[in-house]
Amino acid sequence: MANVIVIGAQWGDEGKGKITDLLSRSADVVVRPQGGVNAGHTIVVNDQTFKLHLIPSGILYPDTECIIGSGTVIDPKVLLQEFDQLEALDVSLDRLYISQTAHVTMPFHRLLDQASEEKRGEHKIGTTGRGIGPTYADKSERMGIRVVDLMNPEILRKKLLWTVEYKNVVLDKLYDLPPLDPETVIAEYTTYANRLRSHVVDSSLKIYEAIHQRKNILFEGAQGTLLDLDHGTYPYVTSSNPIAGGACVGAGIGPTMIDRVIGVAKAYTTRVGEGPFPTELDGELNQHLCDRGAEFGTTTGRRRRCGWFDGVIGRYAVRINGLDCLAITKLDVLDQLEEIKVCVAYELDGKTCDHFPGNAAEFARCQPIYKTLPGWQCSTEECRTLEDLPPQALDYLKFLAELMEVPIAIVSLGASRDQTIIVE
Ligand code: 2SA
Ligand code: MG
Repeated sequence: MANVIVIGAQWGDEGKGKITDLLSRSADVVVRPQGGVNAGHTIVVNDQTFKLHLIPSGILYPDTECIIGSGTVIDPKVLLQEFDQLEALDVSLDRLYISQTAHVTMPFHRLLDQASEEKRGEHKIGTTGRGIGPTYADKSERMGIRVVDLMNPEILRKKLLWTVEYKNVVLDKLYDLPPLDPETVIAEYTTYANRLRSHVVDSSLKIYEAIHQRKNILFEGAQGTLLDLDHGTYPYVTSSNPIAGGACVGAGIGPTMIDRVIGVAKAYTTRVGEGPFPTELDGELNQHLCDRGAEFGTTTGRRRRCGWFDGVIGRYAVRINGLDCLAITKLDVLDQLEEIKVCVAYELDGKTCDHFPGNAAEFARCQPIYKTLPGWQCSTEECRTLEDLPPQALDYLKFLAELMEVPIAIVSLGASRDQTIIVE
């Protein structure tokens, strides 16, 4: 297994949770390099369903160490709710480590995220409203509060006194919102600090040591390639770097330490929030994919926009992440369709365009050029090898692999662990 990065190859929600769960089985350490409580996956344990946003699902394996890395932003309130859920299931948190240099989401970050979205009106991003953008903005502004600050009562007080005062001006003048009381925030966050303290580590060092002990490390990306702050569909992106390169930055290790990069893509495409989406469907087909794929966000419950597989985006994800292979998820969602379309290129201002245009205005004008493939119209949910698949489904997968010029290593046909084909 060695050191593997798993990233989303589309706009998030590709089913990374299931793939990382499968790979976590052979991992000694799982690292979450970026993002915050905007991510989310649903876990089912002993028939109980619960949601994790920050803690890698690897925590459910008895010996796996989990590290919330330096590039993440941590909302301690939500993190501690996850502690409660896991402790109620008797899951030990002794193997959970939190980076001392990760940034902390404060109550004003959440307020500012939501207020700014409202104020932007038609220019809104469609964020999850979890304070992610403002937390990363403060990090870049060099006025953020890091986990290590949270752990030191004196520093926490000093930093919060002036930042709350500063943010109160913004809340009042820009958004007409009531001020926050710094003492209340200090008291609340001091309580959180006390519960988190024993988990705080130098995460970059811990990961480096694990690499030298030849442990298998899984780097679990959140969101997806097209939501990358630098390389996604800016401004309709998140505020971190979900691409493979971001995993090295967020974990604090060098790129030579990575052995393999796996991209996860749905057999079709979804997107939540605003922003262009060339293969988006409307009407019955959209409804069909949304219903069969249960396309609602884990964090906010928002309905996801659905469309055909976009091969231009797929090739872009292969390039920008240096993908070694792909995991294709939710193939079973297409089971009933008579025919299936795949976008092979775009038409842009009367010309064929094979590459994802980094220019946002151009991307918004791209029209998909489709290749239509026959559907299989039977259930694939019980298939466990490629040979079990109906020939049209196999052809569909071959077509995707040829289009993107990478092999498909894993095919997922349902939520449960055994509904998976591992391609030898
Ligand atoms: P933010 O909150 O600042 O990161 O939002 C910016 C954009 O990034 C998108 N985004 C996501 N897209 C898909 N899934 C995400 N996670 C949740 C999930 C989504 C949910 O796992 O299901 O529950 O709504 C995620 N997180 C951020 C977001 O839609 C904006 O387009
Ligand atoms: Mg998700």
